Amino acid sequence: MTREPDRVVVLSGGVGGARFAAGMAMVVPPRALTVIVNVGDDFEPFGLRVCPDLDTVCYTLAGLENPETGWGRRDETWHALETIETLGGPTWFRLGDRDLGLHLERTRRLREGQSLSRVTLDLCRALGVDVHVLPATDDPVRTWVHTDQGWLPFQEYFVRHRWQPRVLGLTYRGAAEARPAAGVLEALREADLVFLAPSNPWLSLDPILAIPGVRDALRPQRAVAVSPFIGGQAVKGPAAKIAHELGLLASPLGLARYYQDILRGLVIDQVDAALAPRITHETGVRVYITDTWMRGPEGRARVAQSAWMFARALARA
Ligand code: FO1
Repeated sequence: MTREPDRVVVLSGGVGGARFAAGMAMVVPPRALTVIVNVGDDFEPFGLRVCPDLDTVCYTLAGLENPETGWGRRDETWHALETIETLGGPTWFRLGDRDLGLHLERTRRLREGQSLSRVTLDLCRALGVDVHVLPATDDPVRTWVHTDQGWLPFQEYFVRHRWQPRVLGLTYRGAAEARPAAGVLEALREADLVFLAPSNPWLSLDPILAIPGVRDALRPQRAVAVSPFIGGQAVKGPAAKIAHELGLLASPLGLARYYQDILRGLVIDQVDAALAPRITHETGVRVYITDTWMRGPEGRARVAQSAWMFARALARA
């Protein structure tokens, strides 16, 4: 009797999270994979609902993503943005023509009263994605960054100011009142394996975990995380910079401490191998050491496969 393939759930945000999710989609059957995605980066330029982390996951799973940036579409054109520039409008957040088509259609469906999770599922299916892509919540949750230049909404901090302002604090506005999207808690409770993707913990994972019920559903499961830090640096983006600014450790040891209550395992890079005994001794979190650089599709599949094998071994232990 063939056992139902492992039901796998990945919590994801940002480009690294999308690449890991795409790697996992090469390891398990798409129908066995659910990706729960951060919505704290969402915002409404030109009155359109833009959901960067949902779109980055969907485009990457569909093979449509811009391979250089990781966000937006490959083979993109920029005529709409050129017009906006000529007219003197804001162009600091670069919206390509094909990407705009998705924002227009998503906004139309949301205005018709459809939920973000329903719209996301339909748009992903339309782009040929069979993996179950779910926003963490259908309610409004927005990451705001307290910086030495005042409070900034996420995209102003991340894109307009290129994440250079010094971070003094973070808040996920609306998270306390938000409800997990339909299917999120069920997916977490019924999962055989749960992974925290190598996303920015403070900007991508915490806004998901801040939604009431999510962390409680994760605790009995205990996830396996892939460290976004290698040798004290983030692979991409401000995760290490923010860690230093908030007095946290930008290392696998720091991550294991930070997520100790929801982790059973942590995949770390061989550069950080010396930390492994201390991580397990101090936090009880088991460690798997490998090359965690995801270079291209085969790199993503290799890291995902390693994490999957490690998580299955821990689940059997
Ligand atoms: N990131 C940038 O650094 N510059 C941009 O102009 C930009 C545009 C953009 C458009 C659509 C989209 O889905 C994502 C976009 N991103 C851009 C990435 C975005 O800031 C994400 O929130 C980050 O990837 C972090 O998750």
